[in-house]
Amino acid sequence: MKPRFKKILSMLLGIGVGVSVAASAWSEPTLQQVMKARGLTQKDLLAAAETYTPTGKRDEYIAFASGGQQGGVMVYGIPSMRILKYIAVFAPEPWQGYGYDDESKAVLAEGKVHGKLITYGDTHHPALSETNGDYDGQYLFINDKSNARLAVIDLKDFETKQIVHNPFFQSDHGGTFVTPNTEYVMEGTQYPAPYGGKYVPLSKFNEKYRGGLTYWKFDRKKGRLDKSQSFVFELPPYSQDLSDAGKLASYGWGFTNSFCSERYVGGDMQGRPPFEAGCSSKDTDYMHVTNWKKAAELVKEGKVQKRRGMYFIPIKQAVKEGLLYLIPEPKSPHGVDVTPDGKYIIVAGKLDSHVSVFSWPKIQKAIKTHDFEGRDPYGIPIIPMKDVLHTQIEVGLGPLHTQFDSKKCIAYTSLYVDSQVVKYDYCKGKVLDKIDIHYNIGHLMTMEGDTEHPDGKYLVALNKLAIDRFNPVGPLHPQNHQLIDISGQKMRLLYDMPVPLGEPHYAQAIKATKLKPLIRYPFGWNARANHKSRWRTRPGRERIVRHGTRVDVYGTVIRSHITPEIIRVNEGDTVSLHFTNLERAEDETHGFAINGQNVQLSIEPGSTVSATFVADRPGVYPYYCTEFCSALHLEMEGYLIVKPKNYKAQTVSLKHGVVYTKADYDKQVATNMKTQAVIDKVVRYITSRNYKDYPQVVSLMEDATDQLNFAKGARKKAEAAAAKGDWQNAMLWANQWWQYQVKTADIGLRAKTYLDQHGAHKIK
Ligand code: RUQ
Ligand code: CUA
Repeated sequence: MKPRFKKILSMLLGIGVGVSVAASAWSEPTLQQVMKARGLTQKDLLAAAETYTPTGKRDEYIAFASGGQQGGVMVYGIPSMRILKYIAVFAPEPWQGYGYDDESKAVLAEGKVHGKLITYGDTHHPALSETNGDYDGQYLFINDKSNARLAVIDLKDFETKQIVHNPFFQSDHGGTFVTPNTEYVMEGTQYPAPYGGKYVPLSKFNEKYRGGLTYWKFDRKKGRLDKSQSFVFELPPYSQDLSDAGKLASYGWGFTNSFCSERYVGGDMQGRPPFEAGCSSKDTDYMHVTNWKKAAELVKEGKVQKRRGMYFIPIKQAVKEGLLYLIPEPKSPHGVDVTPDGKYIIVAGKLDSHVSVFSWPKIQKAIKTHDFEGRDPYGIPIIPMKDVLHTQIEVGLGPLHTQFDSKKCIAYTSLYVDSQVVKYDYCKGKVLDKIDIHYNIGHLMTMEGDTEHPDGKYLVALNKLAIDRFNPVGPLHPQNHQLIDISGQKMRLLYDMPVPLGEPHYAQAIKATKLKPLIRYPFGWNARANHKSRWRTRPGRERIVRHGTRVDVYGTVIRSHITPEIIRVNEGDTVSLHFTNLERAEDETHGFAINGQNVQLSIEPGSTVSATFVADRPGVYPYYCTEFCSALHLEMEGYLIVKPKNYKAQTVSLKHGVVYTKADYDKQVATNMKTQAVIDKVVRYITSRNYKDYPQVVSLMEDATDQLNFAKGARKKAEAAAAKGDWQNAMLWANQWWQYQVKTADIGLRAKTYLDQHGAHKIK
């Protein structure tokens, strides 16, 4: 056997070559020895056992956390806290090719703000889609506070499919929150501004600056937000903050709080006291209560006018129709959270040491009986706080956000100033437990914590500061997500996870079993737009098509070559590359990067990905696959040749560095025959088992068959060249035939391993 062949085959079979493990007197350390050496306590060990997830085992929950200024979403498992993915949303991300292929550039371009391409986002609140008040695992939404945008992520492939920009707002913070059947996605403003971003002097703040709340209609069938069916509540220029949608008892309603209802405008350089002084002078701000269900009916009845392509509900109309009310809430509140049964709304005020528990039945009664203490300067009725409060609980300093347990009446609130989480009974108004956090916690989340049926079990503290928790890496510290066990009476800290991304805001966690993502795309799929790509190319149909100065390359990628391998264009041509990944196997993504063109593609099995650029500089540009996809991955390469203008072609044929003889050819053919025997053996092994019960293996077999057909094609060419005595080409094609065989064997062995590991049995 050829030594190289032996090496590759043994590699495929997983047998180490030239590596021998020396026997020694070494034995595994005992648990006691490890504990001593690492200074671990019994408690540490318990926490480790509760989070450690051995290889191959999976997590019970999947968390989706905002990436903050990174502009995306982080996905990790709980309880292991292992990071699984960063989903690119508002910012380019090269690994996923996001922002580097034509398809994702189109998604990013949807989020242009007044014609400007924005390539970052300040993501805050991810929201999982819901059906009947529970997460359904289909979609994820997230907001970009800084640019008033929302994005839709499809959980079939964890890809961003849509970005929308709010045509009214200049910032958003009270989003995204979904109604119980994802009828609407809420998006509240933060900083009051003139609608549409026009110029209005600050002296007209009270009259012309506005806040607002948009209910974006979600078209579940299309998986898109539908601007034309969405509506916007005009709101006073209070700084609206967070929102939450009512559920069960409060279904059909939404709650949005606010700070700076003083409508103060700072101006430190103009000699005015700063915002923070003027914005916290009153004792209370306002919670906004909106009736989205009735608003949707008015829209349906044609009673709402359109502005900027959306339905727009002026304050006057909202008041007249009974869609909008205010309730005073303690000073500078932050979080507003509806309890799982929808009966209470818990508001936490940053500058108040209490959480205020509002009663929905009482609010409803006040609305029905017109129990108002007056109107705000914009004519909105104000419901007296004392009439609708259920209770106020002294919890500690800087309460921000609240999450719920599976146990009735149990809630957890983050205490930013105290750096603690407090557990309490909101029905009885009693504090039950506190735990220290490191440090300055913002949001917190429990498992399925925003649904009608929270799972409890774990809580993650999303902390603003890490300070001394990790090895120092310079003045910019990582963030700290802390995992806490909440299954018992006392909370127990289990794990600290450093996150080298943007500031963590909110996160949601769903049962892992509810997620059913794809393994591969349907053939020729445009994954960003979710439909077949017009540029998809079948194997053997690869071609280069020129129309004037535009050159379309219909290419394919498969282990281990890119077709075409040589692309010749002229200086100044617009080159559009389209690659279809022909693989069906799991995790066989090919990358594509080319020198100097800012193109880096991720071509997942089945997908078709395009990249268009102008070849404005003559030269030679190597391209290659950027994923180590096979033993001959490094050979997955090619050249883009950009010919200078007015270049006179000389006919020079390509010369190969080595001259081959008949003996070389015969030797190669002999190797190929032996390889075929190995392949036949593997195929016999697989087909004698119930491999059809394993979709994974069926697709591997399809891939293997493709490769084998390619091998047959190469063999024909080799034999034709040999018949003519052209030993150069005969040898090269014979080698290519062997390359296809090696790939077939590789795929076959993967299938065999899979069957062995999944307990396949023999069939008669
Ligand atoms: S935020 S730390 Cu939700 Cu944007 Cu509160
Ligand atoms: Cu394909 Cu490396």
